Amino acid sequence: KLVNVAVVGATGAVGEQMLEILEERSFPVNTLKLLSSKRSAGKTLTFKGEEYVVEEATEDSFEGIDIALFSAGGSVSKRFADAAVKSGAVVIDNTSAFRMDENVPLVVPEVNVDDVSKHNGIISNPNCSTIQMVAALEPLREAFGLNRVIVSTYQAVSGAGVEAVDEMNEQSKDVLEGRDFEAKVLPVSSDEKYYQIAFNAVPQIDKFEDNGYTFEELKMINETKKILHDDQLPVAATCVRLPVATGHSESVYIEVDKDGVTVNELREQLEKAPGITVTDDPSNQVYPMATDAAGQDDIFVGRMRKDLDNEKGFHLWVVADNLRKGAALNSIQIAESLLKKELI
Ligand code: 11C
Repeated sequence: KLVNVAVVGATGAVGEQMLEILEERSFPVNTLKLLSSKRSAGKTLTFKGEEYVVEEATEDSFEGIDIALFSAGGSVSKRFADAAVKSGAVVIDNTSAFRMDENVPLVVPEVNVDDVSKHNGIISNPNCSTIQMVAALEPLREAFGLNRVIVSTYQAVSGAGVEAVDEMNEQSKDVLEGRDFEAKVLPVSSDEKYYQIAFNAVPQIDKFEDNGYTFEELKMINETKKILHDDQLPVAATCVRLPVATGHSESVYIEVDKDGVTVNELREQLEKAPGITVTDDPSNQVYPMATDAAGQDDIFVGRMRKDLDNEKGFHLWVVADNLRKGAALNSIQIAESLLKKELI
């Protein structure tokens, strides 16, 4: 079946990846419509060697569209998702707008693909740092049970968009060449203060909530419980931005339920898990790094070791391309699963 696809936010960091991945995976596109805010409308983008003019998204943009891939920020999704659904499209939304809505499935295909069947027009794509973690956790949860998750992230700047990457690059030159500069984008463009990202580590991603956690941390906590269908699972997160362009890294501590689990058993589970590559050979200094994960589809897991004090505790280092598996690829895999299940 050929599908009429709309990409909302086509000119953004994730939108660009969506076009690349639709092409790479030979997604059965019949017609393609590229939509954006008024500001970016009129730009041209290339898909399969053809040029497309980006149009301003309006409520009438979705006539005849089967799948609408949204990645233009929560406010755009809230404004246009209903119109797209009313026009008959299934919305795959890569923003936090509807993720915790109980009528909206939140899907990582390797983990909970069957949830797509429960959609009422909208399916949410989880936050990038959540996706790579739950995909690594699910095979372990299935085999050994999971009693606790504590994660600290080392997140790439591209998660905050193209402007944030530009800011990091310019600032790095300014710092090295001794020029004055003013931070204007990071850590959060809509917050009040801005800090240097070049040569720094900033423990704020998204705004703070009243409980002292950032929204990014709460996304990791709440989305993980929803995707794994386990409201009682204790999850704690600390999210940090590093001056890395692409590739989120995560130090994940887990406690399993089963007694006597070995690191080798953990490795075996992950080696056979879909979408995971185990890169773990400390004796040869082999471990996952953002520079190797960038541009790749898989989630890389290494530094696997048992906690020295807790017999059921294990540490993992999980790395993935935040724009691909963390966003565009996962959205397109959701679309593929809709086709496979004949839900389109
Ligand atoms: C970041 N994780 O790295 C964010 C980007 O909720 O989809 C993705 C935000 C989201 O800044």
